[in-house]
Amino acid sequence: AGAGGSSGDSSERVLRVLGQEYARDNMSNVTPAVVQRMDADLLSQPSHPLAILLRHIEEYFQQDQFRHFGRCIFSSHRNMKPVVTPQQNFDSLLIPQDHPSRSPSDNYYLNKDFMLRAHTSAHQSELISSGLNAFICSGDVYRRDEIDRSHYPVFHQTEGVRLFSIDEVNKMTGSSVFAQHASRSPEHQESHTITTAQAVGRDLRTTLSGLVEHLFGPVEQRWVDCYFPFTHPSWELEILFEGEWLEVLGCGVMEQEILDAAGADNKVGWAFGLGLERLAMVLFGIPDIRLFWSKDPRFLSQFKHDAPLASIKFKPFSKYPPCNKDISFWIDDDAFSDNSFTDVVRSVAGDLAEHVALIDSFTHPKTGRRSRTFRIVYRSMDRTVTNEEINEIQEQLRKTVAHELHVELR
Ligand code: FA5
Ligand code: MG
Repeated sequence: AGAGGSSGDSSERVLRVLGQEYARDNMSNVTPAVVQRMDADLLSQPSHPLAILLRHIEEYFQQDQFRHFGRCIFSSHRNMKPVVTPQQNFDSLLIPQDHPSRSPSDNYYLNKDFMLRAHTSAHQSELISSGLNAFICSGDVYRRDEIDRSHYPVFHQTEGVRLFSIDEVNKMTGSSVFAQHASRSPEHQESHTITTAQAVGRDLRTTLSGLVEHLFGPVEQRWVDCYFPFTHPSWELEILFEGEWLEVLGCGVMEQEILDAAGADNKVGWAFGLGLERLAMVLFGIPDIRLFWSKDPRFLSQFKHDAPLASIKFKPFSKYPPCNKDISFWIDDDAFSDNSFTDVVRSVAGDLAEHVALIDSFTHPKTGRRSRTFRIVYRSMDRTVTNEEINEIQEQLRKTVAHELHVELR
C-alpha cells in the first residue's frame, strides 16, 4: 500500500497526472480523487469566488503605490505547474531533511522524485533565479489533512515576494544593509543589520495590512510572531471576524541563504503566503470549503465577476440533514496514519463526507495493537441523503479500509 497511502488502483505501474506519466514507487500515495481535481482550474473561471478574490488581490498590487515610472513592480504568475520536486517544495526553502512537514502522511507524492506542491512557496526560488524582483504567484496546493468544513485536500494560495536592492534599503534606513559577524536574534538574521530587518519587516506589514483593507475595508487585525524555516523574523496575520481571530497568512523577512542561492545575494526581501479559501470564506460568508467545488447554480449564480466586492455576500441555501456513521478497527500496519484513513474516506464518499472525527483511540495493554474509532458525518450540499445510500457507502468504506490499510474491522 506504499507509505500508508491509498493509491487507488495501485496495480497500475504508472500514474498519469496532467498528461505526464510517473512511475509508481513505494512513496506514491496520490489518490484518484485528488488527481481528478487537478484539471478544475477554478482560478480561471471568471465568476468563481476564488477567481473574484484573486482578481482583487492582483488589482491591489497594480495600484499606483506599487508602480515605478508608471510600470507595475509586481508581475503575476498563475501557470506554475503544481507537480514539483521535493527539492523545490522543501530543500530550496531550507526545510531540514528530518522536518515533519516532509512526511508522506502530510503530502501527496507521485513517487520519490515528484510531489504535488504543498504551498506556493515551492516557486520562490526559481522565480527569483529567473531575475524577478517582485511577484505574486497563485495556484492550487495539495495536502493530506483532516476532513472538516475548513479543510480540503486541494486549496489555493497566493505567494508574494518583494526584493530590495542595497540602494533601496539605504533610502529607507540611511544606514548599511548587511551586518558583519553578527549573531541571529529574535529581531534579525545574522547577515542583516537590525535597521534592515526592521525596514523590510515594516514594508511587509504595511503592504499586507493595505491588502486586507483593500479587500475587507476597515477590519481589526493583529500580528502574531511565528516560525518558518524560510523567513526570519516571521509573522502570521489574524483578522477579527464574527468575534473570532482567524489566521489568514504567514510571512516574514526572507532567509538570506535562499536569496544567495538564487543569485540575489546583493538584495534583501520579504515573502508571504495566504490561503485564498480562508479569505473567501470570511469575505463572502461561505460556510463550507466543499462549496468551492460545487457545480450547483444556487451557489455559483451568487457570484458575479463584475460585482463590487463589498456587495457579495453568500446566502446559504437550506442545510440538508446529516447522517452519522462510526467505524472501528485494529491497526496492523506501522505505516498507518489518520490521514491515510481520511484519504480513503475522500476516495469512497467524495464530497458527501463533511467531517471525520477521531472519537476513540487506544492501545491494547497486552497485545500492543492500536485501535481507532472514527465518526463520519455524511451530508450533501444539495439534497437529503437516504440512510440506504449512506449504508452502501459505509459498507464500501469498510471493505476498502480493511483491504488497503491492513486493519481489522471491529
Ligand atoms: C505556508 O504554507 C507558508 N508557505 C506561508 C509563507 C509563505 C510563510 C512565505 C512565509 C513566507 P501555512 O501552512 O501556515 O504556511 O499556510 C498559509 C496559509 O494557507 C494559512 O494561513 C491559511 O490561510 C492557508 N491554509 C493552510 N492550510 C490550509 C487548509 N488545510 N485549508 C485551507 N487553507 C489553509
Ligand atoms: Mg499556518
